[in-house]
Amino acid sequence: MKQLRISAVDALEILDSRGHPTVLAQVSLSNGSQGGAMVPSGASTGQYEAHEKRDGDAGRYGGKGVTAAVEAIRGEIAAVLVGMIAEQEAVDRRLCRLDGTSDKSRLGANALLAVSLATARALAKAHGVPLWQWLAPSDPRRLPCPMMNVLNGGAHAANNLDIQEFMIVPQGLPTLSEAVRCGAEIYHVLGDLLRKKGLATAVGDEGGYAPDLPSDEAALELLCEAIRQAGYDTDHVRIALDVAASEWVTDEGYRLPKQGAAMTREQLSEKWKELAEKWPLISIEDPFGDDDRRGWQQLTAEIGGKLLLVGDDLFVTQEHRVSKGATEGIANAVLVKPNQVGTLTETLATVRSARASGYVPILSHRSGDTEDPLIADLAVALGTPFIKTGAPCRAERTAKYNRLLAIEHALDLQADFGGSYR
Ligand code: 2PG
Ligand code: MG
Repeated sequence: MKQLRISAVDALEILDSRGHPTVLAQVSLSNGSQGGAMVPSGASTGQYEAHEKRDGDAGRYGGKGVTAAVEAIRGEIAAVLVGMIAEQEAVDRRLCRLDGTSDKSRLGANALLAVSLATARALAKAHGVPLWQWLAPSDPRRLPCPMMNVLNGGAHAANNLDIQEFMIVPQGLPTLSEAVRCGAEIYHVLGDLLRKKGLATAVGDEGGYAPDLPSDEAALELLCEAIRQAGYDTDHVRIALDVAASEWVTDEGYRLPKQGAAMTREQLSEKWKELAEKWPLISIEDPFGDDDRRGWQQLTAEIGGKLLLVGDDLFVTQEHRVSKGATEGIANAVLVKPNQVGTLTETLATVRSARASGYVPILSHRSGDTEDPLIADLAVALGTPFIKTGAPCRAERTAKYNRLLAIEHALDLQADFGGSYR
């Protein structure tokens, strides 16, 4: 095919699933192909994430407008990209150079990522292949196992749970479609259980229920009950937690924001070990703050051989932070969120280097997300064993599961199913 060039770059301000503005970018190529992409946005954001540019004008969207990021795309970014050969790495390098800051704060990681991903979509279209196929280094034949966040707490819900996410992980099911069905069935049984107990069934930001519960263990008990009542067992359906403990860090150590209790690193560590002993956990994400390297190191040494310890705020999808973690023996899995780093090329580099260091990569949505299912394609392209993308409820979450089902269908079930990672 003749070398394709970028012929136009455009953007607009749209809404995310929380009703806050976010960026949609569109890239057109010289053969007429077009690609668009929408960027998500976090609530429990890590302090080391690439910068999300917001207008800060209190008179529009409470300061959350993204008109400056949109203008940057239509103006400066379009000016340097239009006419350029449409090659992903070169485009992403150009974007980073144009921004010129280490955290993408001048133009905004939301502006850069939208253009980077829209370029990938336009290229896939130009080559007449689906995005997952375009992005795959080799023929992908593995579909990721869903980590479905069915009980929401922390910064994602106005209830009393301090742990942000309680997820069900149907890793022992034979196919993606059966895992999705299993997750949805458990989700509905869980809803029935809550209703019978007179508890709230309103949902949090990621579509999981958000009731007040007496304790974390009560939440785990409820999940196990739902798994059993739905006709499954905890050998096949495991539980994953995202503590998001960076949200618990204060000047005086850890303090649970909702229950109010203060905890030391050692007490937290004991808590995670106890939970891992007692409950069918497959993973714990961010069990400590992103600067608590000693806590991470000790826990990894003690229970890292038994379950996944996932670095999200810890690594923020940045290669240099993952490599540093590897030399220090910190964590054994990396949460991958493209908007934490700001371009597709850097996201792929982080996954490559994470794998080379023995880390398990897990693709992830954000709590404020959109109907763009791009991370589903990316997870398939990279063959990650897991994808974390919320409850089997609310369209911005089901968009990803539905996309995976469509890819499974296109592969005619000729794909392995993730969930085993060793
Ligand atoms: C997380 C994410 C996604 P947020 O902490 O892993 O579940 O939440 O997007 O709010 O950072
Ligand atoms: Mg997290």
